[in-house]
Amino acid sequence: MRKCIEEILSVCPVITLLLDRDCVQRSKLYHAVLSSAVNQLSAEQLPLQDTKVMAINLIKIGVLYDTVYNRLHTGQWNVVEPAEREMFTIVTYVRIVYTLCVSSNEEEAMKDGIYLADLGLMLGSPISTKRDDIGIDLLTETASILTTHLHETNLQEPAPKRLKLNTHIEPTGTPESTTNTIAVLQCPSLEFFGSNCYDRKEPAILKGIIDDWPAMERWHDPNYLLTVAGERTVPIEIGSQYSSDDWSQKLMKFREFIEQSICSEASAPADGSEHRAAYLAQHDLFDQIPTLRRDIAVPDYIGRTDPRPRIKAWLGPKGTVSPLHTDPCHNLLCQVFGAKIILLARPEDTARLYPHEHFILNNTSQVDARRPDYERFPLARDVSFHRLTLRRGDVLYIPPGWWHYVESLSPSFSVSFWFE
Ligand SMILES: O=C(O)CCC(=O)C(=O)O
Repeated sequence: MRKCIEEILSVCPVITLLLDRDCVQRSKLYHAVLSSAVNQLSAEQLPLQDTKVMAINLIKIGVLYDTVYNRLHTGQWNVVEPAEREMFTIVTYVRIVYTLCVSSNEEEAMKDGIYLADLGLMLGSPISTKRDDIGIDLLTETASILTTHLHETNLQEPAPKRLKLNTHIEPTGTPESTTNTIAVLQCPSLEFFGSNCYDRKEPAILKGIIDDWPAMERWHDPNYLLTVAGERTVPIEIGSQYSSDDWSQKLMKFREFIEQSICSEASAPADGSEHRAAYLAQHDLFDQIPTLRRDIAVPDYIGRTDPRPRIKAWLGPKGTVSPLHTDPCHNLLCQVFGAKIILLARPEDTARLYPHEHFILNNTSQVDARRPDYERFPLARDVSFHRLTLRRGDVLYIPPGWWHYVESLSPSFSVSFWFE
């Protein structure tokens, strides 16, 4: 445990510098509690510390943590002051170190630390520090160190039951009024992609461009995912689709999500009735877990126009549905394992697709693309959808403004790159 604490402290080599930040200085209470805690955390002093003093400091830090947490949850999220979010990151980091110092159960303390770090990553704001002259994020790095140490601790215990993934795809019927005229391109040159797809805003299926990602070999093994991310907390969408009334979100351990939703055969009802799929959708998983980020690479087509694409993870069982919607940016949707059925419609069809009126959903159609109700939405008869199945290793280019409906045919992991 000592080594783990030292490594975490080395993420912020001069911990007292945290006290100089505006978010700490602006409140006497924040400064007083933090400085008494932080001043005792220099690595040389740690083993000499009086455990009673450490335990009292942990209680004080816990109270400070609750105070900042409550402030973040007062009023609307978009009016929360950035300084409070930064303060939450700092108090989370200090609380993690104290939790590790004081606890008598190493494994539980590391798990608690990972949970705190994930909550801090979701609610706080990033704080960049430097180690060996490389910029790192305080809580991202702390969570990675804890994950590695927890894994080493667990290696001494009997190996857990190995999980298997069933990505078998059952044949599907083709819905009426669909055509597939989407171009299939084998490793197109950057120039060809630029002038024929990007500039003309024409979708295409690209093949052979992600075959060398380590993710292609690694991610379909659930045991690998559990090793690098099992203990992490992630937001999971629950419900038939995000535009439905039954939709909600909850925080879950990645391990539980994999065991209960991805590897469980019971994830989708066999009778085809509507089910409440659990979906890790549109999540910044790769900022949260850099080990997974290293398993993928930004396709070259993107760097031409955008050095900083937004990378999102989409992991779910068979039967997840993203209803027909548009996005304002270009997208490369990359299929790492499993398959998805995708229906596409042109931006010119917008009026025939009856977007929701409320501004929160006005990029989403009221029409169920797979079973359109022509009585309610008669103009939808004139929309010719392009229908395709995206399979392992395929990449779909979706131009801005194009309508897309996505439904998984098996457990599936996709990565999307949104870019300008
Ligand atoms: O894969 C999905 O469920 C939806 C993907 C999507 O809508 C996107 O990448 O913009």
